[in-house]
Amino acid sequence: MMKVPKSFLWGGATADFQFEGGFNEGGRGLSTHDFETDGSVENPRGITYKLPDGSIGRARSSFFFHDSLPDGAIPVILENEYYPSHKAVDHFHHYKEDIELMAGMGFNVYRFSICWSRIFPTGEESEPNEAGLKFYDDLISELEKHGMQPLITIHHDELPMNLAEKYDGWSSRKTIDLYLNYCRVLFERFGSRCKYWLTFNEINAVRGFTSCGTHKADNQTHYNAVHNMFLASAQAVKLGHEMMPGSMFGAMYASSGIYPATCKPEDVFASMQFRRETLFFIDVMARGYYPNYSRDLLNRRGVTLKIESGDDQILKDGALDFVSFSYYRSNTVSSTTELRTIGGDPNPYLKQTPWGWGIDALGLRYVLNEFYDRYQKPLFIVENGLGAIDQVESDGSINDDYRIDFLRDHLKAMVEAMEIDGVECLGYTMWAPIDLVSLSTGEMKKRYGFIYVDMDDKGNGSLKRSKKKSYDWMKHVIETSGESLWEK
Ligand code: BGP
Repeated sequence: MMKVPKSFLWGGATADFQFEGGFNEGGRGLSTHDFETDGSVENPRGITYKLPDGSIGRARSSFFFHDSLPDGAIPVILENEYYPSHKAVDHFHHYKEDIELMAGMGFNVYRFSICWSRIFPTGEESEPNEAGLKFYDDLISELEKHGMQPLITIHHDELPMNLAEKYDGWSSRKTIDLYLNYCRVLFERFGSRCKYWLTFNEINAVRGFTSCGTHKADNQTHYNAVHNMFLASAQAVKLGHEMMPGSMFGAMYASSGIYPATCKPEDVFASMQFRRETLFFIDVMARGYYPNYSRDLLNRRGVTLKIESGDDQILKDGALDFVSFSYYRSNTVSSTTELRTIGGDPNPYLKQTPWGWGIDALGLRYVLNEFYDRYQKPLFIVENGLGAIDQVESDGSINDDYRIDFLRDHLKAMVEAMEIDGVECLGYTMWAPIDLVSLSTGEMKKRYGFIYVDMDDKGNGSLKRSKKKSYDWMKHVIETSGESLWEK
């Protein structure tokens, strides 16, 4: 039976706008996600806005659709809409209970994101908001009390609304300076208590208003914004290393596995190209330079990057220490698949989740090997899990055997990659240990947790937390360092 070393980091991952809530408490400023409605697969969530003539509209803003806002549109919060980030599942008021529940499974790490507008409400104050810093201080103290260490995401797909409105978000180099100012405050305040940092979340999946603060979502705007994020990340890494010797920096990559749809050479070539569309982002950040194929990639998209002298050196000086990624599914690519930065076509050999994500545990072992071969840097699986509809039985129990099956297969694949293939993997933070709002659809019924939260898609419910069957199962996996995964 195989197992992971005792030093392995086991934990869970969340994002503030999906979990925290308290959007108008503790001096927090508005964030781009606060303008994003709920939604569903059929009716994508969107940003609500007002036009100069007073008319109201909505631009799609889900994981897969990123509409540009029309000229003159000003995002607004409307009375008759539901905005999930405002309350989320109210971790803001439940963090002690939530951390105790996580610790009960034996977690030794917890990945969470800091809400930029909780620290700098408009992104440009000269002094940070002390109440915001105190919230995360208290949260980290609670983790330490339970023997857990933080893994902090500095920028999880959102930024202060003011920076989107005033500077068009990551379109502007001004946002880099403000991000670095925000980083400096975090490093000063939490640097002695946090070793692992992620500069950006799912860098290949961000686009448009919510995640980049750009009003337009076209390729030119997008890749320029991403170039600025690369520069910001690299400078944050350098600053972090200077301020916190021994700190380790990653950035998060949304990594669905990609297979050629057939062995037809055109399909195999297309799948390599598709892979490059997505790996492009982490190639730059992990290696510290634009890869050879980027010229063709950007040309095909009609993009001319606004590169300034000195940018190359900045990228080089701030390469990541480790590569972290999310893994939920795999897809196929043929010569007719549209080249995108995420996604692909369904794989007929795989079962799918109710949200159409192909379940592929071996794919996790595949990507672990692929990334380790490519970067030769330690890896960290910072998101993996199953979004499913859970049934609460009349006695209150939740028998989520499907989640146990999913996690068992994926964790076995991870241990095999480490023990058989020799991949270095620092840890695994499951998404999301406590039910929270879905990023792509804004639904609550797409649940990932070991812990159930009583709340529906429109925010109704007691918010009571209760353990699912998978809770004790995961506890046993962690206490046996993964050996129990092979128990019959
Ligand atoms: C990743 C995000 C998370 C999370 C997860 C699951 O893209 O980093 O924020 O939400 O995907 O996706 P979803 O919530 O859409 O099921």
